Formats: sequence, structure tokens, C-alpha cells
Amino acid sequence: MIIYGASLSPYVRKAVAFANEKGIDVDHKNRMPGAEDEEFRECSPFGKIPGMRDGDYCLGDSTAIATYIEAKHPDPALIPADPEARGKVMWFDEFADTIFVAVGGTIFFNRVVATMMGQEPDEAAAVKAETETLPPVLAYIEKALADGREWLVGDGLTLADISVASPFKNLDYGRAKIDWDAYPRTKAYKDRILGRDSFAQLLAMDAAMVGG
Ligand SMILES: N[C@@H](CCC(=O)N[C@@H](CS)C(=O)NCC(=O)O)C(=O)O
Repeated sequence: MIIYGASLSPYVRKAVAFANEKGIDVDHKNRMPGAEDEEFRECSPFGKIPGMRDGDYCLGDSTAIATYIEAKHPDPALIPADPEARGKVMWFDEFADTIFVAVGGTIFFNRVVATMMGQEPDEAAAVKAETETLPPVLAYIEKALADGREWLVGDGLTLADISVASPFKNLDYGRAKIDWDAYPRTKAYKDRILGRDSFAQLLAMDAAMVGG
């Protein structure tokens, strides 16, 4: 299976980690958002990353890719069959992809990507995200991990954990100032999930670009 996209993207990180957790042999091919080559655009018609190719089957969108992989490789189950558990997993996935990435992306873009792209960074926007928008997101995750929960849903790793952990790395790269004493469960959780082997290859690629 080929997954196209830049390793720094939380969506690419999520798709590759999900496939790795399934034991799939992933051929990661670097592509920047908007890359125009036909091989990539066949899988991601609007140029967003990630795209995926499995034989002659193509798909874009990290959640669509995870859904496809889950159906084709049901073991280990990472999207539960139980209706309530599945609903919660898809909620956390959506929360991560929209609410969390929007905040983390503002910090990451203005502290890392803007300069890489030769654009003027908006540090005020990064600080506003860091001080106003991020704390409620972290407080929500902290609360979701109450009662000694190791996983966001059920008793094992699910897509929810992969999706929610992934954007934390972009906060690190954006040097987000976080009072971790206020979010001890979240800190331990994201370190544990991101420390899984399934994330290692792409995180090593990131480190070569932006440092650990
Ligand atoms: N919902 C999509 C979002 C993908 C996405 O927006 N990726 C960003 C990079 S992190 C991108 O390609 N942005 C370029 C654009 O929006 O044109 C997914 O989960 O894969």
C-alpha cells in the first residue's frame, strides 16, 4: 500500500500509523499538499494529503483511508463494531481532525510552515491560539482520560487514540507553551501513544527536518 503525503502532516501521520498498527507494509511517498503529479492526483483529486493507493484502488482523506483499511484488515480491530464505541471513536476522530488540528495548525503554520514557504508568520495568531483556543481542547482531552483510562474508547488502542495523539507532534514542532502540570494525564497519554512503533518512521523523518 502506498500512502502519499508529507510526514509533518497530522493527517498523514494518522493514516500511516493506522496502517502500521494493522501490520500493513506501507510504502510512504512524500508529497506536499497541492502536488500536481498524476500518480498522486489520481488518489487525491483536490491535492490534499494523505492519498492512498492499494493496487489499482485509490482514496483520499485520512478517515476514509482508515475506514477502508479497517474493512479490509479487520485484525486487530481499531474501529469497534459496538455502536456506542464506534460512535465515540468517530467523534474523537472528527474532534482531532477539525477542532484540534485547527488550533494546532495555527501554531504550527505560523511558527514552522510560514517561514518554510517564504510567508510572513503571524505570531499574534499563534499566541492567541496557544493561550485562548488550545487550553479548552487540552482540558477536554484531560477530562476524557479521567478515572485512570489508558485509552479514549474501550480497553485498547483505537483510531480515536491515533487521531487524537497525532496533532500533538505539531504542537511540539510549533514550540507551543503548555502548562503540562494542568494536563498530566494528557501528557503521559500522548507520549505513550506517539511512542508506539507505528509512529516511529515518520517521526524520524520529521526530526530530520524540524528536530525532535
Ligand atoms: N480531511 C482531510 C484533511 C487533509 C488536509 O487538509 N491536509 C492538509 C495538510 S495537513 C492539506 O492537504 N492541505 C492543503 C489544502 O487544504 O489544500 C484528511 O483527514 O485527510
